[in-house]
Amino acid sequence: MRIVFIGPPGAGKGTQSLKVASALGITHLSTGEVLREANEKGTPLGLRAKEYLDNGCLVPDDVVVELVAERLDGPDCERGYLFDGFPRTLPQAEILDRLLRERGLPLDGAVLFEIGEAELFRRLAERGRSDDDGYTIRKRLRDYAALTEPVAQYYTQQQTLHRIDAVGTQQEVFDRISRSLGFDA
Ligand code: B4P
Repeated sequence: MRIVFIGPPGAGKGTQSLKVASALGITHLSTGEVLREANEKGTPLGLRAKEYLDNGCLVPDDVVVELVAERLDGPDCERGYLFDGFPRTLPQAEILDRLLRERGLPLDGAVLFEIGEAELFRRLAERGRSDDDGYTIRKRLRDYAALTEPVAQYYTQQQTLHRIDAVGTQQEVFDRISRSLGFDA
């Protein structure tokens, strides 16, 4: 099974994707996590990503796509994968489609986390990561509206979008996702 999770920063994509990937026995791939790890290790990819991550900006598409393309053919991806936070722009969605087409694989579902701004600010203030200050959050939300919301429209047109109410306990949100994707929790 191949699934993507999209939603604004702090919507709970990372939290839920770990649970869903584990329930489905597929690999969890978080572009945010890979970029942060590369940054901490000081690899060439990390050094390129650092200024974007620190300022709450999206990392350029070519960097993210290179990272994703490398991972798709890993042995741990044979049973399927869940992309957490990818695609975040229309070009990324189109490239993912092409990568899947080349491998003769369909995308089984795109899950959109729906949540209001006040709850996002509350969650991110509590999480307190280095890119979770008020100014950076506002910038990330603007980027989300401009660059990532079109990705949700793209998947609506492809009839693969599952809209999920992301407000509630972690278990409630997980139950909504499992019902919508049609697997037993
Ligand atoms: P990500 O790592 O994807 O993180 P995020 O969007 O900020 O948060 P997420 O939605 O995963 O929320 P979480 O579960 O942590 O991105 C970070 C950065 O990486 C981006 O800004 C960008 O710079 C870069 N990046 C990543 N992918 C990219 C791409 N494809 N292209 C370009 N750049 C890219 O939850 C947040 C908090 O809420 C947590 O503290 C959690 O405990 C809490 N929470 C979760 N569920 C809850 C619930 N139901 N109730 C209450 N609290 C809850």
